[in-house]
Amino acid sequence: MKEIVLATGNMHKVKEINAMLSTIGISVSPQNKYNVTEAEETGTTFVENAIIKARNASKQTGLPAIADDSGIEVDALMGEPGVYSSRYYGPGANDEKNLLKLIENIRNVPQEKRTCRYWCVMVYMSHFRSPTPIICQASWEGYLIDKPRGTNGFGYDPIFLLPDESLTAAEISMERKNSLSHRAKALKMLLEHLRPVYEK
Ligand code: ITT
Repeated sequence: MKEIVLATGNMHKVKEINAMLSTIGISVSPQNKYNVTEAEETGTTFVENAIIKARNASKQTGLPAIADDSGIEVDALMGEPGVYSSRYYGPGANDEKNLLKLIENIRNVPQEKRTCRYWCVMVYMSHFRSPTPIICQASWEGYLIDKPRGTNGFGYDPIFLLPDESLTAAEISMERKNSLSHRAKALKMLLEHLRPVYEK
């Protein structure tokens, strides 16, 4: 089987993506296995950043690459944090600081106006000069709460309330998240494109 490099330094993504891919027999290696130097995410859209990351990993390894660029879009904040989700706090940002900043910023927003969604863009590049990356984009709708709940998942999951149930994305199992999430949906679409190539 042809090897694919996963262009992310986020071990939570590696875990989620590998759990999903292993069900159909594709295995990907995280870019740190090849000591890939991370690319600077200079884009203002998820698509641009995903391509930047996939191109960078493919260039440094000579392998086909899959990249995920994702984030949370909050309607009451005009779409913020968006592509800056992992850097929302500013210098020294981490999941916990980002989450606390978002809670502060939505505290005075009434519950019915706290709509949000996760976005994920998955990109596959067969080689770093490819002019035809495969691009798949999906979202997952939710509501924000201001008291974190649950210990599963990562990032904003403890305040991301699932529609139709009173559980956060951090209170459901990884298996369940991997059947519902933005990442799961985008990856599923990508796999439909890759299946003919990798099942040969
Ligand atoms: P790479 O660029 O190395 O892939 P990253 O964490 O910096 O890792 P992104 O730039 O794509 O990745 O930012 C994703 C951020 O969006 C992530 O750090 C979380 O804050 C948020 N996010 C994305 N998907 C999420 C999920 O499933 N659950 C919780 N938060 C998520």
